[in-house]
Amino acid sequence: MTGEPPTAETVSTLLEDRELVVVSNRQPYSHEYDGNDIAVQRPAGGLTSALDPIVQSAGGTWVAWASGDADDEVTDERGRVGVPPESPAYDLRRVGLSDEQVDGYYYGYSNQVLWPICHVDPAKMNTDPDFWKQYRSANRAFADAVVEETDDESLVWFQDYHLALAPRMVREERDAFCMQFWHIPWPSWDAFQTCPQYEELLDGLLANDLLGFHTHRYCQNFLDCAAMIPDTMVDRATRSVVYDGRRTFVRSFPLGIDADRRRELADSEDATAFWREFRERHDLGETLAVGVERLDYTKGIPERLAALEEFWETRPEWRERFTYVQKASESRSRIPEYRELQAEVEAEIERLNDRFGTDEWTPVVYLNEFLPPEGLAALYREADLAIVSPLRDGMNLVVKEFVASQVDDPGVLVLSELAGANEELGDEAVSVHPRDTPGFADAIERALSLPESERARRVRDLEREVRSNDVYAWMTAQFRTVEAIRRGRDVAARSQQRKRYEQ
Ligand code: GDG
Repeated sequence: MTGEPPTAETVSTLLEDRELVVVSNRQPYSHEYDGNDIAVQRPAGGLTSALDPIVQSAGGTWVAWASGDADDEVTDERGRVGVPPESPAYDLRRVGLSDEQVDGYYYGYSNQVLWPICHVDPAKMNTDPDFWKQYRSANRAFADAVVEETDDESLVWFQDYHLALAPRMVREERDAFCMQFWHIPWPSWDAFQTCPQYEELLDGLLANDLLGFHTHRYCQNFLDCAAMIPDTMVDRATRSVVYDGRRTFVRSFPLGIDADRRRELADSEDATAFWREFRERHDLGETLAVGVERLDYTKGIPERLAALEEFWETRPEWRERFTYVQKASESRSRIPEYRELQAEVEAEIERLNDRFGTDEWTPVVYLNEFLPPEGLAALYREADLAIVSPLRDGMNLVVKEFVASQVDDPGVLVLSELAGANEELGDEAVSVHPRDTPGFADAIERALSLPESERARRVRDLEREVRSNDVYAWMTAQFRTVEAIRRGRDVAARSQQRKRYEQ
């Protein structure tokens, strides 16, 4: 089942009528003051907007941090509000966190300990003890809300690295089926061990019945880490870990996008209008490359700019012909490394533009405003190349969005071998190592010289992959795995019973 949001029947068959409870840091809808009025902010993109139609079909509850300043005004005494507001299909259960908790749990432990470790950059780790304290207390707040919203028959689906401890806390109270999807890489044991709380984190995660990652490699890394702590039994044949009397299955489920929706956007009049205006406003060359990301040190933006400098330096024939558009949104700017990165990227772009730019041509166009989806689609559609060169990335959805937006002249994907997306799409991309500056510049040239027939063939193959592994296929694969695990348990329980009877 791919291509469109699942129907309520499909989801409820997959769930075997169990109540679904999704748990994530970000909420799908927030309420904000707009003067004296209260406005609803919709899912802005990413995972919350992808999961929203699924939870709408399934019904149930979504537990998330109450991040809006007017959130409390609309909830009942238990912190719940029906959403979408115009025709409620499920309950949003909001979890209130203090400023201190948000600082320590979100900006602290999640993004200054887990994020750098999982992206194998432990030098960026900040082990302020208060971060861990707040991470534990925020996970407790999420777990308490989940316990209130569930019974032993529920299916609890945790999202991401903000909630590594909550499954254990829920498990202490509930025998519900717990599963978690980890959206960022899982590192090797050597990297993971640099985290002082490695044992507590694994203890939390191993309270899940099913743990999902984007790639096989992350699953292997996780099993290797689990094997290193006391009292675990790692079963490589079934890719599972037995710990504390339960078995956790570890599986890869590469996340996809709503490919049809992206294609529609790329084909839209709005995209064309955006492009017309954009082209007039900027001094572009005839050939265009695009990069789209949050300003994050894992995305490899300075390394990419170095490769572009090498490219223009060693291939002067491409000057005044080839423009690179960097779409970079400000992110986590309360953390010093992120502010420093932003300053570095802006200074480097200015330097490159001073060095190579002319009155008619800007080598690097920098966009730091949030673009409407059709604006992004226009850039993807019109770009000859997408350059996606993270130093490490769980999956990278920009890759898939670019592929799904090739409704016109087929573009080429230049892709880092260190992105999770490389496992599925690497064969039809031009591969780069983000830190190999001369090799990276060569790859850009190679990508630009591919003949049209070859570009079209690659896009066709990439598109097939992206469409068949879209976000709905991702969800279905996980619910089918839940079903298989539960069937396996029923069979095992029945056979135990039979053995007891026969004795
Ligand atoms: C984490 C993992 C994993 C960006 N600028 C605009 C805009 N975006 C959208 C893109 C894309 C999303 O943001 C970024 O998603 P990524 O997957 O590339 O990266 P992370 O934010 O780091 O996400 C990552 C992901 O979780 C999912 O599991 O793939 O590896 O790090 O969808 O389109 N959207 C709009 N305007 C912008 O200016 N409309």
